[in-house]
Amino acid sequence: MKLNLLTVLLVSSTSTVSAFSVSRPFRSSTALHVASAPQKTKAPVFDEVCETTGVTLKRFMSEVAMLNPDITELTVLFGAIETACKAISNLVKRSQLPSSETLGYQGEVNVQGEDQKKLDVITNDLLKRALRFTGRLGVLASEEEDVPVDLSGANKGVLIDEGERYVAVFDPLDGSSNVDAGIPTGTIIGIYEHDENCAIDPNCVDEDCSEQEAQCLANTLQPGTNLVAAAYCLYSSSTFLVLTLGSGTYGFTLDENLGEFVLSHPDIKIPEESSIISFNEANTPNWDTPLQETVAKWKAGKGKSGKKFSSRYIGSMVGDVHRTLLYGGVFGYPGDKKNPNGKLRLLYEGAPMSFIVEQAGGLSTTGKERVMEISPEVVHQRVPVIMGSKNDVQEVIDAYAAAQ
Ligand code: FBP
Repeated sequence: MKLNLLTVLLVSSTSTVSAFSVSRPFRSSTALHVASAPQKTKAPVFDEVCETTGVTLKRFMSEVAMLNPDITELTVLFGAIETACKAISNLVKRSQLPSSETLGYQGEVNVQGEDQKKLDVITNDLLKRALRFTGRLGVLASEEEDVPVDLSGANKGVLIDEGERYVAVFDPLDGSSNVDAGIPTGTIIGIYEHDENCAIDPNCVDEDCSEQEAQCLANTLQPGTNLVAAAYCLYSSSTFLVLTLGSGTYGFTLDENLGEFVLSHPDIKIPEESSIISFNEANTPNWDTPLQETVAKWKAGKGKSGKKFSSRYIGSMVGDVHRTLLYGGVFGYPGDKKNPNGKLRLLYEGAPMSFIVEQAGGLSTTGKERVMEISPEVVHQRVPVIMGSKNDVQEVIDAYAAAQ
């Protein structure tokens, strides 16, 4: 077997090769076989970098496409994601200016009963269009859309054209409850392959249509293990875009002068152990006992590491996960007596962020199972999430197991 520098690097850096190179049939609540697990991508190595520009996201993606021709279309999607995130970054930054008139509520309620912010609606529309214009998407699901959306314009709920290869799921403005106060917010995106068998015959009638539409709906209801890519964009002191294509996690910072995202955090590795917890601790009394006891030990410095943990919580998942990736820690929105499935949505919050954290060497669990392996039953399904530094999250998993 001819090994070049790149292959050598890949095998050594990612100990989770097995997890992503095994082909796994996909199960969905409607027991429809859809897509198998994605193949492993080769990550680029940059042995020459221009001092002025650094490695831009565009260069990164074109090198990925050269090394992995079969995902060239995916890199096209990232062009649209990059543009949309830059536009949203500007919108969020300018939103505090009286002239912007983008703060406050839209006066509508989304399917989850949440009052939509004006920026929820604006950013949802912006991202939907940017992705649609690539012609690479068949169907998308968003926090701000009641049902998955067909992108070929005919308003029939779910309609797929043969040519469209991917499915996108996203939360256009995560943490939007904080946006009016200028607190960090973010965009979360997950990309799946879609099932070519899912082509609706435009001449279909009644049940036949609904059967075919159900087939296509299943395309969005895939477990995280089928993700081919995930990314978040954080709108904070800087604008960060962090992504994985299944071979490590990479962070880019927006250089406002260049107008380009520049590679600033290559191959992020989350510290395996930490001393930071990040939960809405107002819910602590309603948490499961294993989690309550583990967090209490951490606060007293009586956990496995013996470290006395401190607390950090922004209340925007993207902000809290970004800090956790770089500093280590355990972020979560666990289930509790009031909300057994917590608050975060599996499809466009839990799964994509778990993929990014796992590819950085962390873990993501409900306490009882790996978030990435859960098959969504419905688009806006919620899931308990506890993610972060491997040794600390493992301590929570062990506590739940011991309580079984
Ligand atoms: P949305 O803003 O996209 O609905 O996301 C939910 C969220 O804001 C997360 O970003 C955050 O982690 C959590 O809810 C905060 O919830 P709470 O205010 O209950 O602590």
